[in-house]
Amino acid sequence: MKEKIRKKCTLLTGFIGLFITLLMLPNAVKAQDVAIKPQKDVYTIAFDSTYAPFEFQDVNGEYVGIDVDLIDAITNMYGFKVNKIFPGFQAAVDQTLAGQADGIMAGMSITDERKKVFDFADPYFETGIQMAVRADNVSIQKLEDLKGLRVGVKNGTIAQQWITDNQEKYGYTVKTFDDGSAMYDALEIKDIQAFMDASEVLNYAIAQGRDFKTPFDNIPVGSYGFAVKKGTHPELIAMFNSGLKKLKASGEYDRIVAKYMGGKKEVKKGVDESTFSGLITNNWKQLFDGLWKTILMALISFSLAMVLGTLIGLLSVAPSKAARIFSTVYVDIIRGLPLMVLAFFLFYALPQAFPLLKMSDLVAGVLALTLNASAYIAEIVRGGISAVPKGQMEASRSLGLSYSHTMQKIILPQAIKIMIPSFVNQFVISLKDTTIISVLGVIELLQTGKIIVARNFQSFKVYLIIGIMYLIVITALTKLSKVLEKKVA
Ligand code: ASN
Repeated sequence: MKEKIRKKCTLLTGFIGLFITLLMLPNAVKAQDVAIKPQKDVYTIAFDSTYAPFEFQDVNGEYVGIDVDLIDAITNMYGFKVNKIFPGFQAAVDQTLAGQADGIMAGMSITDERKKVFDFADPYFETGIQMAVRADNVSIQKLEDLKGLRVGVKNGTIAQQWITDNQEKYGYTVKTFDDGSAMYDALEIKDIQAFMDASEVLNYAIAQGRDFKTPFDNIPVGSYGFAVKKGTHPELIAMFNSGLKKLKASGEYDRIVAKYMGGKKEVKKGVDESTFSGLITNNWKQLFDGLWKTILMALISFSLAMVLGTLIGLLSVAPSKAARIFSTVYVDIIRGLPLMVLAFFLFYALPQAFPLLKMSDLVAGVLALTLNASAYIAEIVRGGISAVPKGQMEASRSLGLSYSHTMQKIILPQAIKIMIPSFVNQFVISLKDTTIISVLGVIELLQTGKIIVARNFQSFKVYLIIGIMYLIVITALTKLSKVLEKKVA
């Protein structure tokens, strides 16, 4: 009897032990460090675009800053290869959540709301937000003075949250910007009367020569953190936490911060970016890189659109009713969508619903431009064919020639001549439309200009140079196609 009871007791203890072990198992696994080993060849890390001193282009056109140096130092420490992209804050958030980027290092504050969709590493920088006004402003001294005025804020940021939450209380209106440099420019030209941004970023800009001041104390908002999309890449978080500890212990962290927070004005010997010649000497390489990307996007998308558009255009005059309906629906849908919406849809929306359809900003941009131009080209083709008198098709068919033969030999040669000027026109439009793709963060010519302005505040001169560059290229291409047109005629 006793023996039996003892056996039962042992069994029971065994079960309880097993139960407790099972309960603790998940914690045991969690507590164990995730191995800091790359799980893929190259990790894409997304940054803000113009957020000095955390990330910005220096006078040599290279991206530097506290965030950039920290990521470089930490990833080098553990042999992780990274591809750094700088699309801007909200775009960096979107791209990380859509899986286009593996991690985000964008001076991003750790908040409860963000913790729902991101896994954050340990905090790396304590920060606050602060209001800026022009240095010559004397009327804004307290928050109540903002009544009826227009206040700027950057999309998706914690400052935006604060500005929106307090809008009713202080009675201002809000203007939202995609990037910091546009917002800073807007204050300079008095499009807005104040804006809210991170204190360090604002004070850095003031130290660099922005004529702004801060009428109110800063509002602490916690710390910045590196993050990944919730549930992905624990190895990146483990790497960051461990690397950050080492950088702090060795004093390297303090060196990196001090390097950028000194508030010294960045100057490159012998080059004065406030003059045209200084601007060009210092930035010609970036400007030509941007121009090259613009031309490349326009050429590729226009060539593809010519093929696709001609096909759709031919369908629109085909004998088959189904083909004609298909063509009309295609043209109506694509023409009915603004190019920017199409680009956002391809780049951000599609991969969220279908992860396999993830593409780079450049591919999404080219695809959006192609689809957009193809609808207009289809219309040009349809118009050109319809302009050839109907009698010609009828006469040729009655002579016994087939539809495709008549099309090829009689109708199209005449129609193409009619279409050429419109094609040239469409190419110029496509080239100009590439500027819209800058919203995806593609560093084409316009985006290149924005980045340069973010560094040296020379909006007038930089945008004038860029305008002239577009003008030269477009005029040259138009002249070239005029020659072509004459030859064909
Ligand atoms: N500091 C901003 C935020 O956490 C992000 C940014 O502007 N880069 O909302």
